Amino acid sequence: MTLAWTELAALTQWQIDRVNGPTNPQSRLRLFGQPESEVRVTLYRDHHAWCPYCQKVWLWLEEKQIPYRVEKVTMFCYGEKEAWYKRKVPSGMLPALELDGRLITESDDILLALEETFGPLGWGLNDQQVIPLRRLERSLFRAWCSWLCSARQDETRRNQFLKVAAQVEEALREHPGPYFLPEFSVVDVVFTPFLERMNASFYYYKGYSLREENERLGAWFDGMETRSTYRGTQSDFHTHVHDLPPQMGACWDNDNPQRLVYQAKVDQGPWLGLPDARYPEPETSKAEALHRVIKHHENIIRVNPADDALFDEALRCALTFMMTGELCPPPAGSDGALRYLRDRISVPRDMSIYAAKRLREALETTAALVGDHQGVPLPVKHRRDQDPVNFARIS
Ligand SMILES: N[C@@H](CCC(=O)N[C@@H](CS)C(=O)NCC(=O)O)C(=O)O
Repeated sequence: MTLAWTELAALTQWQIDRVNGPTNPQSRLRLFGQPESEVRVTLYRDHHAWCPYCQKVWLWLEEKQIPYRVEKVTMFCYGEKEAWYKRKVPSGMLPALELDGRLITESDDILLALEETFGPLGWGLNDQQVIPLRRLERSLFRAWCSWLCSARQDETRRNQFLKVAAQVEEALREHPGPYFLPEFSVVDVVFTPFLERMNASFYYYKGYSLREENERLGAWFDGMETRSTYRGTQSDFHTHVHDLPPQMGACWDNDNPQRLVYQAKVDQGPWLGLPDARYPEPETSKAEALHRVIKHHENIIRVNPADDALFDEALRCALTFMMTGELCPPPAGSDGALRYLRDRISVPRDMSIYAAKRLREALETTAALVGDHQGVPLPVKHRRDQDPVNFARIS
């Protein structure tokens, strides 16, 4: 029996304290138990919680528990950049940060200014131990771009990347713990955004599992996932691999047969075993997914290309299955519409990683009951299908 929206709402009590609770992408004010009068910082970051340079600053603020406000801005490939932001930062680039009313751009300059005011996160960015590791991060970044964004010389570019990855393994071996220095520090923050994107994109486009094929990097990811700060900013493979092409120009598939196996898992599931998350699933994952869909269901239904009434029922079928475990056949012809949403869940913007896995699974299982139509393909040159304007009540 397909549950009504009110019946579904009764099945979730999920809620978090966005201001003082765990790290979350929906928050516009973070206080960490301090009074609002203590706020000296405003972080300007992207609506999608996708920008890697924003993630670096975001994670730093969360780790240091510095009270801050968040203003969200649209990235070019998702829609129109807000005029108020262009007046503030004419290039439109993110992140930007205001500290006591002073505007700072460039993520490293932002971190340096924050360190000066609030003290370093473990070690300073310009510490003698940190500088070579920051250089290593940039080498890894360049080797990543070179392999991911080229259709030629796959073997050579792969070997170049593996050479730098071996240096990262060696650097991690310097200390017994999972992190780059004896304690968690700014170095881990600096490495986080692109290691996460490398893990996702090589898995999908090259059939190479960075996290599983490198012992110390695997332990580093596991260490990061013990931190609620990181979990709050963490994305999943599906979101990353489909957000990267418009940002990078192009991401090229190679001929590795393993690539096809991994691609099928990322696109069609099962999502639960993917090495984008290895920490145990929180008990609240389904309740969180349900809460987030209910909150935005009107917009979700409106932007879906299918007929509203048809998709409304199909979506409730998927949610009913997710919460009760009972298969609930959706209306004929709704399979493509369910997969349209399956492909557009954005992590962590919409919900956290396990909630998204559960929702993707419920949408796919329900769609498969009536057919194998795929949704409208995801665009690769832009992501206007995710324009925040269409999700006015986006938080
Ligand atoms: N070097 C800059 C790079 C920042 C950057 O590349 N930001 C991208 C997003 S990842 C951006 O704002 N692009 C404009 C847009 O997409 O709207 C920094 O470290 O802050």
